[in-house]
Amino acid sequence: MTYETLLYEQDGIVLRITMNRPDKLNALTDTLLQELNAAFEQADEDKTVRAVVLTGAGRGFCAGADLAEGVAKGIGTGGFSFQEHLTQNYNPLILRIRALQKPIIAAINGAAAGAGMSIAMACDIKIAAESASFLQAFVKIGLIPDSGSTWMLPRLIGMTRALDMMLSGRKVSAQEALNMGLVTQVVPNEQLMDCVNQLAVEYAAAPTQAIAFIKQAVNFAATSTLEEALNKEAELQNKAGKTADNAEGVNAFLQKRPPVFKGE
Ligand code: LHQ
Repeated sequence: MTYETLLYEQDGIVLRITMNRPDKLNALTDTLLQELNAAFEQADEDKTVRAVVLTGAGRGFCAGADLAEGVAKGIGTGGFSFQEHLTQNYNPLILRIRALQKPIIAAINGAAAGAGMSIAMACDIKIAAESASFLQAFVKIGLIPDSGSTWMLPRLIGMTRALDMMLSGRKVSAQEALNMGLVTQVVPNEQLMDCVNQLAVEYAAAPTQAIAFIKQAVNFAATSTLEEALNKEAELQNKAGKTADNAEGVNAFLQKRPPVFKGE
């Protein structure tokens, strides 16, 4: 598969996906959305990929929907079907990222605005460069948060802070994002990719199936009762308990040596 608007680069068992429209801060065109959907599908199916990094080329992470392309397609005329566009392009992407059966780390190198922020928030681990920023920009153009922001943001930072960001559309710095629990870690700009690459190598060496089950259980628990969550944990623990990596983890512990997980 070849891509026009993103880079798909595998180094050993780590895959890096780079949104690659730097002049437009990696704003999402139809092509980029289709390619992101295809790239995540490819990454999910490829058993040799055991950790994924998502980042943006140039000085931005992702500025959300490409508004120039959007206007050319009828945004602002009242005749554009946001419902169809979101349902076909954005929603599957967010669901794919959440359901990806391996860890995904967002390396947030610059502005993450609108749906670009939603994409960053959907990733499991969020490492931001000091110069990164976060904007629920939707309201600035008379739209509502989409691509999962209404679901994700209150869960990550609480309703009060989420509504502050959503209703104002104000720019939140990396440091404020860290204080709010929106990101995992903030690092100096020049250290971002080294830090993320090192983390990705560590996550890629983890018991990949257990990681997939953890994500599945947490996704499920977000909309379930305690009793349902307990049942789901029991079901998935049963599956984890049948993996070779579980046997390896237990044996390594008893033999007082580091485990060697194979993702099996
Ligand atoms: C852009 C964009 C952009 C095109 C920067 N589009 N060119 C879903 C479904 C369907 C449709 C509608 O929406 C959605 C969900 C959404 O995502 S809605 C929200 C869309 N995004 C925004 O409203 C954010 C717009 N961008 C900005 O507010 C600023 O660019 C930020 C704050 C992100 C960065 O500001 P600066 O660092 O000052 O950069 P800049 O504004 O100068 O942008 C650099 C270039 O990128 C510039 O192009 P140019 O050719 O003039 O150098 C911008 O026009 C272009 N660009 N965002 N979303």
